[in-house]
Amino acid sequence: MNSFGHLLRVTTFGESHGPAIGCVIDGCPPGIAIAPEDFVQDLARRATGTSRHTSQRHEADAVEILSGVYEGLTTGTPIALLVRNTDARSKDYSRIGEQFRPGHADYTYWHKYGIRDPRGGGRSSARETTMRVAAAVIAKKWLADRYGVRVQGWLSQIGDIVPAGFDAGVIETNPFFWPHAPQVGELESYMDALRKSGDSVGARVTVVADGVPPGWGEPIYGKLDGELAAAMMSINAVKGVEIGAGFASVSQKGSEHRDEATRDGFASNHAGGILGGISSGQQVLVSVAFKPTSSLRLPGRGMDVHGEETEIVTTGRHDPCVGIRATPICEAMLALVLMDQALRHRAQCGDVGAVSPRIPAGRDPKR
Ligand code: EPS
Repeated sequence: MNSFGHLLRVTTFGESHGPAIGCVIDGCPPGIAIAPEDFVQDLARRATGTSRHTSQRHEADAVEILSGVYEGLTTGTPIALLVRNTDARSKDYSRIGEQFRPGHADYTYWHKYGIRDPRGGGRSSARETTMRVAAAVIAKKWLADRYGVRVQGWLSQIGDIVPAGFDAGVIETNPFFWPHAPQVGELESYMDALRKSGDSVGARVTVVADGVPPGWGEPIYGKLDGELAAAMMSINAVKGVEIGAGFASVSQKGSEHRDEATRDGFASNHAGGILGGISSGQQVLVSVAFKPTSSLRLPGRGMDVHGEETEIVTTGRHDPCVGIRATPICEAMLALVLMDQALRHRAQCGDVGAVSPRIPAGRDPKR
């Protein structure tokens, strides 16, 4: 499947080294103001080549709106977006076509389809995420205009390094989306040493949505948290997803985990803003684990398509930590799932209206 969502349905297509990548967004309400410039900021936040700590492929990432927008407004018909690939260097992959990189989807794509496009990893490339970010520009805009919902993410761990403080105001001021400015120098040195060593490292991204009203999400099989987990897991390189306290819930007592409610708001947010699969009105909180990238200069043992053991060395312009660019991608998936759930809630329960009491969002978890 290359589509997700129910009432808002997004399909992406294209390979990393094909002529273009694109998406079709179906079910988008009419009347949303959208122009090609709206995509620039978020696509630049995700792009390669914006610092020395990411892949040095330089893509234009210019979005062409092919359909679904007339005189600057969405028309309710399918919105097709296209981004042409302009800086693919397929000769970097001439050997990989006959080899399976250890820890890479090369091997599983080969077994599934019996054929693969090895150039740039084809669709298993991080390049595919461009179109999710583009689609979510529309979702973010709709959520903000219609409901005042704001989505924001940051990098919450690289290797063993965690933020020593939190200031939302600095996230966009450094190439890591790191929320504690005094550590940026340490991260630069860490990444420089890692890149020189030829190795890679994993990372954690945290994303939140503020202003989500209570009621979004469907029991039982359309739970908001279930769909968020699936959406995050659909990002290439993701290995884990936590909602709220996540796996820390295992060692908590009920008296600690439950989010007590007062007239002034919830006293904590271990639930991550979701109870029974439905938003509670608290901040929706998701964190996502990215594996270390598997395209390494360091030689590793692997197999080739002829069944021979071989030494694998990956050349090319790879990310030593793909998580560094993943903040806008996780924001995108959160926004797209929320918009789909909002439309579904409106369709079924639009007549219910506001129900009392409404507990204020209250305290967010410690970061
Ligand atoms: C990627 C490898 C690199 C990255 C690419 C993801 O591509 P190439 O080997 O073709 O230079 O640049 O990321 C993007 C192009 C992008 O826009 O995110 C990989 O192996 O996943």
